[in-house]
Amino acid sequence: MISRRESRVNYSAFYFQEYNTNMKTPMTLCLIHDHEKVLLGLKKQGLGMGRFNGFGGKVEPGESIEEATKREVLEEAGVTVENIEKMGQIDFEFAAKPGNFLEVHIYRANAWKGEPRECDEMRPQWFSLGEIPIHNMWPDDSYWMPLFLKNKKFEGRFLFGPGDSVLEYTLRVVG
Ligand code: 95L
Repeated sequence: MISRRESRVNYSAFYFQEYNTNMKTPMTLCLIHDHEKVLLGLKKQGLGMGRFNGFGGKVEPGESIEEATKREVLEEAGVTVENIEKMGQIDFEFAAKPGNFLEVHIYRANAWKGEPRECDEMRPQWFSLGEIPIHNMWPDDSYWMPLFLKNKKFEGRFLFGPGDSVLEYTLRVVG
């Protein structure tokens, strides 16, 4: 026989599961923008492999979002960025993993020190503004990149389906 107490335990376990599936993972994304050109990296492994990405990754415990942005650019592109400017924030959800959000903080670096170099994860490459490889980038980039390049700040969310197709999105200019 199931006692009243046991059924309450099960009930809270249900909420625990709900809580666990509603998770946000803060991530950084930085594009180095030098007036007429943009530095992107061909992702050689992991999430986004084969696509030209900005530089970024997970924010580590105890680290601010700006610190994580600078660290990831140094790790992935080999350059130091100082003046970074927050341009946007987008929550990404994959239909295959409902309730798990990547909270991506998008920055632009207008100045950097050092020479971009390849690492295991990324192969950096400069693109002139008219030659950004938008069809070899994440599908959401076609929506927000025009805003980014016009120096407009934005926020939104994207829901990806199979093959990272955009099933739903919202995007608005802020500020
Ligand atoms: N330049 N854009 C990116 O590098 C980019 C764009 N969208 C994304 C969506 C989900 C994700 F997990 C990563 C990216 C991403 N790196």
